Amino acid sequence: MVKVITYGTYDLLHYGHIRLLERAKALGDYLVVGVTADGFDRARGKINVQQPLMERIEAVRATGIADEIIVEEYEGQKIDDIRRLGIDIFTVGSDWKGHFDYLNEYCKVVYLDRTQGISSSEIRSEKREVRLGLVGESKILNKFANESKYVNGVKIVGYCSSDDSLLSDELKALPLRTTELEMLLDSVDAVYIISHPSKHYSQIKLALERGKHVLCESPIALTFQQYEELKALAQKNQCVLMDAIKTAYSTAYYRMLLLAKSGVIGDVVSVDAVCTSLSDLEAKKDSSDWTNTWNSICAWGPTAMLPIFQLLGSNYTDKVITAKMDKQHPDFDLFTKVSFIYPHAVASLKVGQGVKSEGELVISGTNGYIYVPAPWWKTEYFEVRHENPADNKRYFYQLDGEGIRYEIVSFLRATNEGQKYLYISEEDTSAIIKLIEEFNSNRISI
Ligand code: C2G
Repeated sequence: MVKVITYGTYDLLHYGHIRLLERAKALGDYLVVGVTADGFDRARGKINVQQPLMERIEAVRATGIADEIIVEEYEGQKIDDIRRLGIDIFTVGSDWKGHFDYLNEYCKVVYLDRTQGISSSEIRSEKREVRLGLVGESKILNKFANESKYVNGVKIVGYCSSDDSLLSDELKALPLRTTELEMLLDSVDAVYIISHPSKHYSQIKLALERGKHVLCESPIALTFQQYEELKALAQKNQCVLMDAIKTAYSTAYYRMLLLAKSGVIGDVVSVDAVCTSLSDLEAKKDSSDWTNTWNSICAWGPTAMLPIFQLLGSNYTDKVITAKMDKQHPDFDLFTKVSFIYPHAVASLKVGQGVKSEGELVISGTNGYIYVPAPWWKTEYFEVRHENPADNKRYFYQLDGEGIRYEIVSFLRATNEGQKYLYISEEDTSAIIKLIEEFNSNRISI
């Protein structure tokens, strides 16, 4: 019996896939198909996969061509499988020609002609492409635009900015560049907003009133009342209103949360997050105009609050907000510390645009702790540490583009399929806004 194996994502199964499977089967008597796991696809840069693993396995099974289906979960697994299953022939489409020659050491390698004119990414992009408008003055818009190129089904068509001096030449070459948000909204399906927080409420309201989906850097409003109003408007107009905190979309951060919640360090007793960066103020040191510069509690607060609220919830019984304000700009905190007290835990955050500290995240538990080194908010690595160092575990998850491309994929899914906020809940968003509202009305100055 000649055993053949082939591997693939098999997302949105189409006749190109089926032809490959048929010809693979014809190479021998028994065909094993390895379907790639979600995490493995993400790790190898395939971030647009629409169907979860089980749906893709079921689609392959339904063809009746495969004699056995396995899951491909890690780099190098093919060698294990070929040896374990006694494979005689490995085959894959000609788009991979040369890539798997190393498998000749273990079995015969055959590249089959790829079927022209169809691909999963084309099928994905055929779904109505979302026309996206950018709103704001930040240089992060350049990074965001670059990251959007990795995402099927989205096209940046223009921007609205009161000062585009920090924007790239590529963005400045877009056909639609305006200072009037209404003009931009007439030509887009959705907007990404990273203007100053003081503008978020009015800009989001305008977009939602026109039935446009909104992805907005946190805080998306400065008062709870404003957020409640925007949430109701989004619901009424069946629009997505999503918080953009890229950390939430980092694989390492997300898996760290799952581990902490699984009890691997026992009961979580303390969450301590630090986020500081002097770069924004260094760029402004010769300017008295800090109009578009975000203060510390807005620039870093949402990110630092995320692990606190996602691990301990938002029902803290008390908090103390202490801030060092800038002398020339009384609304601008150079440094803020917030201490939270919960019924069975404590938490703290320290954020600073004008003070430098160690940007780490430490989650303390009754059976160990999780240590995420600086810059934890875009980490690829964390450790689970115990009393006996021999029990320590280290985790690494590649993060391409600081999480922004995954954030865009999630936003698109929400606009296409209405998938509700898998990574940032409305409760998280509300808690962030409430804390910032408190900061503006009730803080201790040092
Ligand atoms: N394929 C094809 N013709 C197409 C599209 C895909 O012959 N029009 C083949 C691919 O060459 C591959 C299989 O169908 O052999 C599955 O394609 P994908 O689901 O795109 O998966 P891919 O990432 O290409 O899988 O490690 C090997 C990879 O997993 C191969």
